[in-house]
Amino acid sequence: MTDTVARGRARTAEPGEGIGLDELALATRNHGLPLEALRYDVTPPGLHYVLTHYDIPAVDPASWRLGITGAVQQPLDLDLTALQARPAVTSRVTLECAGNGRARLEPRPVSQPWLLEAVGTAEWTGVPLAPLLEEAGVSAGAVDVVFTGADHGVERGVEQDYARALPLAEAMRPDVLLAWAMNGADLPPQHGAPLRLVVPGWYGMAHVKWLTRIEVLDHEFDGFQNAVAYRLKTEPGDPGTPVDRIRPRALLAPPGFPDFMSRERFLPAGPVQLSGRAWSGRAPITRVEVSTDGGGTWTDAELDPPDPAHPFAWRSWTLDWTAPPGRHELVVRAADSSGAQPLEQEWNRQGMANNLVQQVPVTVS
Ligand SMILES: Nc1nc2c(c(=O)[nH]1)N[C@H]1C(S)=C(S)[C@@H](COP(=O)(O)O)O[C@H]1N2
Ligand SMILES: [Mo]
Repeated sequence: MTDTVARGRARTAEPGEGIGLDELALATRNHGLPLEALRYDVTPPGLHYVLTHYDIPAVDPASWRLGITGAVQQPLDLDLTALQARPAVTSRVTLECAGNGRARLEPRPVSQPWLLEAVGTAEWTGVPLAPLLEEAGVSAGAVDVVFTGADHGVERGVEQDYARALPLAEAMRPDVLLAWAMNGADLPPQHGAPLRLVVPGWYGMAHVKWLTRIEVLDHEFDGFQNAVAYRLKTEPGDPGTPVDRIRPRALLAPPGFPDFMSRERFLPAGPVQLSGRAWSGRAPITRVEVSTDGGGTWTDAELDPPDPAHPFAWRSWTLDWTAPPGRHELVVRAADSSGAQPLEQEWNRQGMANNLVQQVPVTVS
């Protein structure tokens, strides 16, 4: 890894500056969940969002190996057959990119320009990480566990393999998985084949794809994706605070039908069931509210009870609405025990962990 001191800074768009070709290039590579796909409990293959910083690496599953090294008594070197011989578990997990909603921030942090669709729910099959770390014998002074992918690139001047660390206590959580399957099939290339990390509750950046190396450190990891990127900061020199767990969010599957270009929604007057999903990586969702007047008044939606089989998956909500003719602005907001989604943007330089409410204008005729 090259040094992280001579690093470039994240750029913020000038006032009125539109989305550039560089952002468009990222947006075509990294697609979102079409919001009508919120209807599926488990996102069908190909509709789950994708975010890849560099290129999808060529990894041959036959020669691929996973090393577990660093501050351990007994380093491990495993192939896929060895991992798949262990007792497997399947876990339904909602994943959201920490940059979701970035494109609507003002001023706009220039990066992958997500509107609100950087989310999906998949069933991940693999082995729990903790027993492997126990087998390797984590040293008493261990602090962080670094997960490195096979993908390589340069970011703000820093050449690197994509690598992210978790604090040891998070890496040892029983629900953290090394997954080789998604929705019952081998991982597709874009989702990290042959093996990826799954850290339920954390924003996407922690779920390292194309995993090749796990290294236990006796000090804090200072790599780019932890020390520079994925931090909440408002001033360029500010070290900021790390992005970790997913903040509460509700999304509405936009009702009616869209205009091809503007995506404006149209629907006939009368009864309509509004529906969507809500999730949080911090605490269970306690409430989903809907406003049909731009946030003036709020009505509680009916929220599905938590499903003990899927504690890390989004939950459904519905609200029956009798749509009167005219133009209306639908707004939804979720809350967990730590609070509700903000109605005003909470800006930060990288546009991270921004859970500003969704607004959906509809024309009823
Ligand atoms: N190796 C590697 N892992 C990675 C990334 C990456 O660029 N390289 N992107 C991360 C980010 S920012 C997100 S949001 C999730 C996206 O996972 P998905 O593409 O399977 O939805 O993968 C994470 N894991
Ligand atoms: Mo992300």
